[in-house]
Amino acid sequence: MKRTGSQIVWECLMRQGVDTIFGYPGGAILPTYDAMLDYPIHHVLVRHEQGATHMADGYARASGKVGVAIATSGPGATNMVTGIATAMMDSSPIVCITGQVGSKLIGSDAFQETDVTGVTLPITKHNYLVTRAEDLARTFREAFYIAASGRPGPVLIDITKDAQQSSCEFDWEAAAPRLPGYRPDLRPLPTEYQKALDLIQAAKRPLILAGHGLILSGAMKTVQEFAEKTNTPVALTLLGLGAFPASHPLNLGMMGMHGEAWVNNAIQEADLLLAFGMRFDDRVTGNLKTYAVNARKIHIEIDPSEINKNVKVDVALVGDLREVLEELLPHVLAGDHAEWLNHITDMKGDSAVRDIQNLPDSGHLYAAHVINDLWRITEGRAIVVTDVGQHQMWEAQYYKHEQPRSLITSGGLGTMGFALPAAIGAKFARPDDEVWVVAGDGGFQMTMPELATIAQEGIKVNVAIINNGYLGMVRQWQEFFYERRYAATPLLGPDFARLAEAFGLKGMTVTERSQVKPAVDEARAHPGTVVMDFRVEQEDSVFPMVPAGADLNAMIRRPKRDVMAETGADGEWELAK
Ligand SMILES: Cc1cc2nc3c(=O)[nH]c(=O)nc-3n(C[C@H](O)[C@H](O)[C@H](O)COP(=O)(O)OP(=O)(O)OC[C@H]3O[C@@H](n4cnc5c(N)ncnc54)[C@H](O)[C@@H]3O)c2cc1C
Ligand SMILES: Cc1ncc(C[n+]2csc(CCOP(=O)(O)OP(=O)(O)O)c2C)c(N)n1
Ligand SMILES: [Mg+2]
Repeated sequence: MKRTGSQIVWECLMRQGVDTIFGYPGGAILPTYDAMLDYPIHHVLVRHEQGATHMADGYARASGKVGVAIATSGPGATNMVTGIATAMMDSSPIVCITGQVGSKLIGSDAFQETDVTGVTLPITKHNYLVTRAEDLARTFREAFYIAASGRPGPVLIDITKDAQQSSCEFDWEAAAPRLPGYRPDLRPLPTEYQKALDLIQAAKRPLILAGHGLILSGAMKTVQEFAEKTNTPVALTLLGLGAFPASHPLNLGMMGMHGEAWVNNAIQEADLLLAFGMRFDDRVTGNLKTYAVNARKIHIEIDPSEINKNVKVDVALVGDLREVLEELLPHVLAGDHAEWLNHITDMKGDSAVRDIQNLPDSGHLYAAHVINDLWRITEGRAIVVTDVGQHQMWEAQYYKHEQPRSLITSGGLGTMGFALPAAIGAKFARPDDEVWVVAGDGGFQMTMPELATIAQEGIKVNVAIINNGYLGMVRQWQEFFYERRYAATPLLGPDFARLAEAFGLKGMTVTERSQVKPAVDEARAHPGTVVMDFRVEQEDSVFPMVPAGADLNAMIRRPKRDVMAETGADGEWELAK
């Protein structure tokens, strides 16, 4: 059947199972927008194209499906760059469609012409410039396949205006992807399995490092079986949270810069690290020279370029985590590491005493309180989408995730402004789930115009702004490493509750701990979106903290006597080995 290029775009999206698309129109993509009216795909009009990409990303992370964003050429396309880079760093499958000037105008500095395939080359898994309608069907099929297979990632399709307008025969079947050079289905060598089994059998102090790859490969159950059979404790990366139930007795908690002290200490003492679908980010390892020097290392990882990139490993099993573990599991002998597990429990030592949750109630509102209360009230069942900064780390520490895809956060790029739009995407992916944004007062101000998108779509997303009046995480670094010289971190914000009202949404302000529960209850019961402004302690810090580049066990700890607000003391922090 004959179709215009624009129609082919929608025919392909329909066949890929796309139900929602996030975008913003303009001249070079107008033919495709015009054709859209004839197809039953829901288009969400965003307020900034960065928002569209984060929404597509949030949709993908919440559902496991490919998220789709669309924009015009030039500024529309360049506004997408941050969202594409965010998805690339965290291996999130999205497809971004951009209009491009007519093929005959390319290279002439035509109106709103930007070489967006050039711009996004290093931040996409793959990208395309399509200049003929005939190439569209094949391109779309390839793009979705590449985005979702192997190590997922963003793919961009730039379509010239004439390719959208001209007509050709549309044959979906004939356009099946043929990509002989693309190998997402690598399998480990049989000899590597045996080496891995030998190391597992010999280990006295093994530790699983569970990452985002568990969720991407759907290996949650298999990893749990592995951990239980071998009695191996599990530490999680930020992006792995939820992949292994927080309440499971073998779950130790988060590793890394703001991980639990006993987790980092256990990593340094382990004799075997089983790295499952994680990439040894510098936030996870600290100083590479002193990282887990006592441990042999097994890395199960789908992307061969991650092997020996940061940490040299003894055995590499390159392939899909679930498939590899299913192969390995029957050959693994049941284990009992009681001594090691008891030792880790002992290492928890005085951590509880240092936990702000266990300090006497000073009447002040701490972010940790807000997030911990939120966890209790929602019974840990909400999808929480965080922004970037201190609140992000407190969320990781105090909201206990039991389910995969229940924490959506920008880890690798650390993109402020991510939370609100990503939460909108998550809500479209899982409309029946309760979605909470946990954002800082800084990051929220970066993408808050998307409140208008929420209002226009009539969706319910609960927003908790952890308002400390600072670019808090940067302020913390200034406190610790720049002699408290607070350059450009004190931050003025609007009255967020009144701002919400200006968008036709409900706004609330919370200043005391006793108000948290009733306010959250009220927000949950409200049918529409509620923006909650939690005015928290301004100069609290996230503990523990491994200073950038320091040894993983050289953590700055929250002082035991730290009742900062109560005593007015400085809360001198201490370096604990
Ligand atoms: C302010 C801030 C502080 C942070 N502090 C911490 C911290 O304290 N601790 C921490 O952990 N992180 C922290 N992070 C996040 C950190 O930067 C990284 O994003 C995170 O550690 C990456 O986790 P990951 O390796 O599990 O996930 P990713 O970066 O998503 O990597 C996933 C890996 O799994 C592989 N993979 C994908 N699919 C499969 C499959 N099917 N089978 C096998 N392998 C697969 C991928 O190839 C990739 O190598 C922080 C971020 C910010 C912004
Ligand atoms: C787009 C972007 N710009 C700058 C940064 C650097 N940065 C990291 S955390 C942070 C402060 C965040 O402040 P806020 O949103 O108020 O959260 P808080 O740390 O106070 O919880 C900044 C500026 C970033 N991560 N992203
Ligand atoms: Mg702040």
